[in-house]
Amino acid sequence: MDLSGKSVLVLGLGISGRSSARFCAARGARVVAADERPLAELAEPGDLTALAREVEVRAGQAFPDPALFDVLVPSPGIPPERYAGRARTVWGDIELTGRCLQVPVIAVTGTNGKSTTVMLIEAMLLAAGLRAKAAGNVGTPALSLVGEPLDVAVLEVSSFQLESTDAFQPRIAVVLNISPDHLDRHGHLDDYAAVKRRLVERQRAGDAAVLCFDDPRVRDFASAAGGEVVPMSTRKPLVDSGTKRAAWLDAGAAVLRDGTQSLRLSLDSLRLPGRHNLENVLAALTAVWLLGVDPERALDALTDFRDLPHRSERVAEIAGVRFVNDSKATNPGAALRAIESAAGPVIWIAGGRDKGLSYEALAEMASTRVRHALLIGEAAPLIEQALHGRVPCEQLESLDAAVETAALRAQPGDVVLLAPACASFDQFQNFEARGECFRDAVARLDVGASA
Ligand code: UMA
Ligand code: ADP
Repeated sequence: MDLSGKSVLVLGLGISGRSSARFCAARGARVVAADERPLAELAEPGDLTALAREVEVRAGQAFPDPALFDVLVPSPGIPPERYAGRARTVWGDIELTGRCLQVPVIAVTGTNGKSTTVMLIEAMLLAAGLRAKAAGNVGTPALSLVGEPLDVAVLEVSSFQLESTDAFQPRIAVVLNISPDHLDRHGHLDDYAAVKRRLVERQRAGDAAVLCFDDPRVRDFASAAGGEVVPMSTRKPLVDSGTKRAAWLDAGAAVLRDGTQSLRLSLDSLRLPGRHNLENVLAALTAVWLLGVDPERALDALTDFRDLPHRSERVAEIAGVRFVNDSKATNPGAALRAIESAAGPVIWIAGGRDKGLSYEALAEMASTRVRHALLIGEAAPLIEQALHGRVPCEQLESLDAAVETAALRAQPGDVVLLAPACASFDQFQNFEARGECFRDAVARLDVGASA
């Protein structure tokens, strides 16, 4: 991509914006990179000083008018209302990456399970001897893949990132599930789903979309998909799906069907807990199979694959009580799956910044598995309301206090589970900091127990 003579405005100077600014400058563009926060409040000031030698950095002031630039590169956190109708060309970092990569792209979206699935895909491709790397919403900027010696690129793509795509067309798209999240930005669940659908709409012959048909909203994407539809299910065989290829789970094995031929693969080596992880594994396996990878070899990856940090993470076992950190369960759907897959009665720690989503389905699940709920943060009263009459609750002022109280309430065989169902930003910088706080609090209990 040659951007010589072009003017580019990058909005946001976080992970995505810095990478986009450097990328465009290296391709000859005149770049202005802007952030509304003052310089002193932005992370890694040394890196920004270095960036200011390559591009014009403007911090702590209103964004420049996008109409004055050829290309606008918004960071994912900047909502489209901020530039809609004023920018000539809007290319977010996923769009730029798609335009520059010369290798097949597997792109994964969905409300929950994206990061786990892209890391599984990366591990499976590596196990099969291919050079592969995951990037995107998982934390490494997507553009870092451009120029890397790769056979396959794996991108985690969020709804925020899809809003600033234009022609992005992955060879393989994977859509896991859609449940309420980010509605403060997208408005209605239908609008959120419509943004996710963009991943498959621009695909063409030769491309494929792996769609999890267990979710009716994802199943509906089939009619919009521009390439081959490959349905998958963790619940029922798709022998008669009406598609050439399909994948499903059957008695602990994955079945991959191509026409009338089926390949059955045992998932015995899987170390990940929960039905949700079976969904992620099946999606990953189907994606790499569609790319021509030997599925037997891909499954070698599972022997060593463990859940990512802050997802179903077993922190400690103290006096017969297991402590599990699922700080990444930042919406009710994810927390529901975390509770569902706990290996015993649950002492549940939840709460944080409310996202305006319903806790009803979660409360329903909690009523069958949770013995006691410890609620923290801004959302505590709302969750208590939803649990009223179903689960005994206590509100605590901090996560530390919740962990201490959990230890008092738990009996041997119980699981103390942090699965907040909320964002972390009322009390923490991000979900990682929240998970680390939980780990530290549990470590203090452990010291106390062995003292
Ligand atoms: N900013 C403004 N004005 C605004 C909003 C933001 O100036 O109105 C500035 C902020 O001051 C800040 C910068 O923009 O300096 C931050 O931009 P950003 O929020 O887009 O964050 P990045 O650091 O660039 O990280 C982004 C993704 N962030 C979001 O989607 C909010 C990261 O996903 C992603 O890992 C990273 O790009 C690399 O691709 C995070 C996330 O929370 C983990 N994603 C959501 C999720 O997973 O649920 C979608
Ligand atoms: P994402 O990147 O989409 O946020 P992660 O892989 O980081 O997804 O998982 C986040 C949380 O969502 C996990 O801790 C778990 O509680 C839940 N989760 C993981 N996979 C799924 C899935 N397939 N369906 C529903 N919930 C899931």
